[in-house]
Amino acid sequence: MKPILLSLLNTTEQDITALSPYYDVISIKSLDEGLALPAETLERVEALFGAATRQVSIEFLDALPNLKVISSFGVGFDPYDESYITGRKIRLGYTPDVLNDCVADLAFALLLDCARQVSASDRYVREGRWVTEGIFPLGVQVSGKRLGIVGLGRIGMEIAERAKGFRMDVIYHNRNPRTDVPYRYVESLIELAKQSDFLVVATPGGPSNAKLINQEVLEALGPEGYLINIARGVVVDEDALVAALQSRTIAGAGLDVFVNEPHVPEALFELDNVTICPHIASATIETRGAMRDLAIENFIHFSKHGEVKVAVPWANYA
Ligand code: 8YV
Repeated sequence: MKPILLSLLNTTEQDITALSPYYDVISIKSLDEGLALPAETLERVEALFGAATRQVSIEFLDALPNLKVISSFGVGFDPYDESYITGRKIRLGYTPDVLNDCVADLAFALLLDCARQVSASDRYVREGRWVTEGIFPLGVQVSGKRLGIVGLGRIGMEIAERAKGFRMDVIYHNRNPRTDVPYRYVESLIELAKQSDFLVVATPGGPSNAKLINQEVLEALGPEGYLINIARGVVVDEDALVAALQSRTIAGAGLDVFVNEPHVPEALFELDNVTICPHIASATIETRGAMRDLAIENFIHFSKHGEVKVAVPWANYA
């Protein structure tokens, strides 16, 4: 009898064909649905297909006594508890790098949209206001401005690369300066915000970065500054952000991520100085295809070699 792979994602025929030499695949819609499976089924589960945006509780993992490998669809691994996973030596694979271009593209789409008011002006035309109210209010120029990146990792580097085409001055803040980049390091996040026209958040999520972008950082960004978040909702103090947008403490924001997805603070719907996307940074046919291939490959690699192809940094036991 083959072991079971429990999938929290919709699996395609193609996925099942690729996995079928190694596993019997069972898809579930929720952790509760999984917990309701018969004990003998849960005992046969050796693999879990998860996602970067699906929280996986310890209670759920405890119900899978023979779980050996998780492959998570996405680059963020904040749903997984490090000490629990490493304590059980569960292999944890993920899908970094293949999404860098698309996430950086969307960061720039949001940045351009905030500055040049593409979405807001589209609404203006559709609502007939071009006819009734006349000329649309002026936006701000992007080319030649200064871009502050919070978290200059692999995605941050792709955002910086795109900024070159707009002749932007790129500065960044990380826990430690990098010695391999041509961009200016700013030791304090407040100072980075003060110096930036556009502040892009590209850090990992998780408790250590929770509310990193707080009221003080937003005040430092100031009434001419824009915040772009393609990282995780929790990295920004959402209440402070809503207040800053309402009071025009900052000029505007472009947001792809929220604390309680798919719920977005309704106060944002009233505001014209925010562009809201439903967590789509990696959502292109090409990138999602590459993520899926790598996620499946992680399982196959594990079945053949006992290690996933690409492990999250703290779950690399090889
Ligand atoms: C999700 C993401 O994977 O990669 C990440 O960390 O947040 C996204 O790419 C995607 O929304 C599917 O869950």
